[in-house]
Amino acid sequence: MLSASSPIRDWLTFSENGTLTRNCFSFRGASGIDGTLSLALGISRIKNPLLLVTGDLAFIHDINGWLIENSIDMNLTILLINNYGGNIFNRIYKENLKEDELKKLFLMPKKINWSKLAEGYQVNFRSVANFKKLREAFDWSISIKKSVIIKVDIDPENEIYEKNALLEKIIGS
Ligand SMILES: Cc1ncc(C[n+]2csc(CCOP(=O)(O)OP(=O)(O)O)c2C)c(N)n1
Repeated sequence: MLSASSPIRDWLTFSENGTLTRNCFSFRGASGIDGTLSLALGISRIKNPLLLVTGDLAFIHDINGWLIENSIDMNLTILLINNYGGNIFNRIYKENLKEDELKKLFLMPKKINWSKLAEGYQVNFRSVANFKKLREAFDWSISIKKSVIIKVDIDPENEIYEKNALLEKIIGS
């Protein structure tokens, strides 16, 4: 499942053939970032293992979804892409707004202690820093058959640069 905002946009932009061959759930369109975790937990009741790819704001917005009955015993893997707020707006409005306006209106950077938060909801948690560790974390998550949060920290500036570079490569090829 792909949350609204960058995860679904990036999937449609960069996944090439995967777009048509992978079984994906999302709710891009009329809906917003609300209800992301609850929807993923609901889907994982009938289809698991399930991977939710979500941004940090979309995830925190519905963090009390964990309070749904039995949710911590579900088999849901969450890839939490932490770019410290709604970095999508940096990509969209950087040219039109001043930095403090952008921060105040859209980015909403938060200092969240994710491991403590996960502990509070009794959910397994790992933070990973490279692809090897990410693969290991996925394997671990699948093996324990429980809900797991796997966090990847992304440098917001680098994210924009890397994605634009990748896009140019695709358009140019
Ligand atoms: C309920 C709701 N409130 C606000 C918005 C506006 N909005 C669209 S994307 C977004 C930021 C999402 O941030 P994040 O989940 O961290 O994803 P990223 O910035 O990495 O794309 C917000 C607040 C929305 N879509 N839905």
